Amino acid sequence: MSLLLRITQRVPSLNFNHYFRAKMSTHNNRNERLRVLVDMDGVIADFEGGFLKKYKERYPNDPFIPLEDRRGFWVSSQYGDMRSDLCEKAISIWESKNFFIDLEPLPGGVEALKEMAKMENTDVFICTSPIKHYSYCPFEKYAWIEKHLGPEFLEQIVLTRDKTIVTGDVLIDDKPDILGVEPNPSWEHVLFTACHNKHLPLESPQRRLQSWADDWRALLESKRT
Ligand code: UMP
Ligand code: MG
Repeated sequence: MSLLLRITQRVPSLNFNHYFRAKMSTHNNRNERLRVLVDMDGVIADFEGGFLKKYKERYPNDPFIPLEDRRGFWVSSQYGDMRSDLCEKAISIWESKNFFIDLEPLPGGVEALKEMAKMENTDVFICTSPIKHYSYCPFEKYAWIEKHLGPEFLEQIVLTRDKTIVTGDVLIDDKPDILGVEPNPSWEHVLFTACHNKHLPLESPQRRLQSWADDWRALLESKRT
């Protein structure tokens, strides 16, 4: 018996079928179809605007941060820095029933995703991190997507607290630092401009999408091989 045959019998992962299937799927994903991952909060759903509106309604006598003064991804940290009890008050807003379903769509996002999904050789997924207080958020994210994008988009949802393990060509996301267990994610992170990140200088070669009025079609084209 040849040495190679003996090795493949003992180590099932060295089976040749596995090898060729892996090669084929790499070819399909990378060379033929473009996989676009789009974040939800701060990219297609107005998390910051929805937060501020409900915070002011619930805590009318407490100080608030106007959107133009927002700095840093974590709303709760900036509120906590202003006054320590405001961190918990901020969190209470997005942990409440109907917070996520009531978010307004950001201008042009729904239209862009619908157009993107119809493009040839393009797969679009909504890649979004739920909060750990799970009573309402995951359900309401699904309901929001069905309501604004239609039931066919329910097939396109990736709910994860770690986006680095998701494969794709591009991730459009407003969070400046997207970290997780995978040190080399497959996607290029394109920073979607939001009130909390608009002042940040980009580290070359990172790119921004300023809004959905920006040229997202050119961005997608630049990713096709
Ligand atoms: N979020 C917090 N704390 C904050 C701001 C946001 O927990 O101060 C949560 C709410 C959203 C999530 O569900 O983070 C944002 O997820 P992505 O947009 O990064 O997927
Ligand atoms: Mg976001």
